[in-house]
Amino acid sequence: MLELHYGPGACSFVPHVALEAIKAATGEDFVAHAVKLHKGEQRTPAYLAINPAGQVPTLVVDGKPLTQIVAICDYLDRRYPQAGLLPSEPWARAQAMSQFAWMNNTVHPTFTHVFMPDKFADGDATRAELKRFNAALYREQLARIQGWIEGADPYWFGARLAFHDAYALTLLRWGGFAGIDPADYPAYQAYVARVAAHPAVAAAMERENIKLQTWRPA
Ligand SMILES: N[C@@H](CCC(=O)N[C@@H](CS)C(=O)NCC(=O)O)C(=O)O
Repeated sequence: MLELHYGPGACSFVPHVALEAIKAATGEDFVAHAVKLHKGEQRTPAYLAINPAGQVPTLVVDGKPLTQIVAICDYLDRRYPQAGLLPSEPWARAQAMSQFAWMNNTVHPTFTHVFMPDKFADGDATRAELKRFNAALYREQLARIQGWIEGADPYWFGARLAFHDAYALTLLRWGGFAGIDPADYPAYQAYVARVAAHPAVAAAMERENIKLQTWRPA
């Protein structure tokens, strides 16, 4: 049995979309548990028992928890290769993991500095500086992703949806919360609209009750 603990709109969207794609490809269903991050539900004793970092996502497989997006997605891909969520040829797969790891270990934490500066510094002035500096860095990182997806037709690796598509959507969507207008990245924005229309992505967005557009003019 597969259970996903996710936060609406959070990075857990990546395995959430993957589980929808796996369900469509194999019939294997999953149970989705919402964790309300703004209410601190990730820090309850029950949740910390399955994810001591107090973060989403957690995938529980037959009662055993697995944490970290990269590990969860690697597990799902190896268990359900027929879903085609990563390239299968070893070198292409390794290159795909390299891009995926960069989104997870660099772009994602850059946004965390903008969204939750209180995790990284005391004092309002330092936090404001962290937000400003990392929002500018985040813009450059989104531009790098746009460079990668410029030839995406229709998705990151071609005809089949990959983990990368769900992460790329999430990162551009988060940009709105950092004051970044997605229209500044026209190719990326058009690609994300295609990704959002994929049935697995649309199903996860509906369950999470999230919209693509998060940017509002200041
Ligand atoms: N490296 C972790 C990052 C997970 C993470 O940053 N999760 C965020 C949501 S996007 C979270 O749960 N934040 C809640 C908190 O820190 O209180 C992973 O890959 O799973």
